[in-house]
Amino acid sequence: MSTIVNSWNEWDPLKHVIVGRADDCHIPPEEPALDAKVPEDSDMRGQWGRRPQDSIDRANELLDNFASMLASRGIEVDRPTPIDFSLPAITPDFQTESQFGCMPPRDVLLTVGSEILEATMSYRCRWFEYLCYRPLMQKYWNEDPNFRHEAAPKPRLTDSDYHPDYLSEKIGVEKRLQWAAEKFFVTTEEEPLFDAADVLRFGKDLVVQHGFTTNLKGIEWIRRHFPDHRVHAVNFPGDPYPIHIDATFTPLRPGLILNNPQRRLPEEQRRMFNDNGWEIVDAAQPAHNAPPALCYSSVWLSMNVLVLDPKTVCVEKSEVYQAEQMDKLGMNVIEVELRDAYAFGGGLHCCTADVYREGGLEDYFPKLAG
Ligand code: DAV
Repeated sequence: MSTIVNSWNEWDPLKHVIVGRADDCHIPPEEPALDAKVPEDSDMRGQWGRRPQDSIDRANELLDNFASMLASRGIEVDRPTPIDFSLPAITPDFQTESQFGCMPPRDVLLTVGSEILEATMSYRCRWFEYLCYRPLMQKYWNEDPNFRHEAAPKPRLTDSDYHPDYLSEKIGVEKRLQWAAEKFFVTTEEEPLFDAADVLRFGKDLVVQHGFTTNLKGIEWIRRHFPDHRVHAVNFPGDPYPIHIDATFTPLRPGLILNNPQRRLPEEQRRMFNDNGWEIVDAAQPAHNAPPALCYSSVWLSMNVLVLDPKTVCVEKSEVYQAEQMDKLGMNVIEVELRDAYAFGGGLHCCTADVYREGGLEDYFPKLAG
């Protein structure tokens, strides 16, 4: 079957998707933006190198099962081609001793309509990660005459991209929360930076989180790049480690969004949703009180779900409270076991990237001007 790239939002019926792989995944060496995200009490501080093979095999087993389940529902599934992540990443501007992996395509690839945009990324160890997806991008390019393959300007990622205040080992959660409220993040405004997982697609509107991995220039770059869209910067002051919007703000269908109750959208930023009849509800509590070992992400991967259509959602199998809430909200829940793969880059939303969802470009916020 020949590919068509088309996806305008997070909920229309999914027909073609990329699912990541855990192969050769590394815990990268220290670098400024990554250190700012690793929680101060994390077991990952101070260690780096290839992850143990048995954990890679287990994560791949779960990712393969997820891919098979999607395929059994008639969804076409593609997989990336891992590069050698043990190689250092070296450019004229920086050097770091190893790379990361390709479990979370959502972080790298932003699909908007017939376009797939490779994000700048903001960690040095992830600078070359787009290479894992190039075989697929070439295939889509060959098969779909309307596919627009785009890449945002590669950033230089010199030390001037990172605030030195964040390099301290002991900042403390209180200080981090104060900085997050003041929108003082680890990345500076030296050049545009964004990860694709900071962007949510709502048809004509793109909602982008300003935080550690996406700066204001990155958001401005996205605005100029998509001149027919309205681009909205949001931030979530309750998150001491704000990277990626998809464990914080989760649209399920037109008119309904889950919001992390520890990271509520500020009042003035709610207006566009309220004025256009959207409901923002607190997400259920996670089932776990700590993330798995050697995991960057928080327990809120509970709400990192993959919507298959406006009535059907994939929820991680152990996240019983989240599943129960979905059921009450009228969603059919598909349980998917993925927790043992979380450490490789995230949950069910992170480990996927859209290629095709049915439906076209719509305006879900008609009361907004422009
Ligand atoms: O809550 O740690 C994880 C998002 C991963 N894409 C968090 C954010």
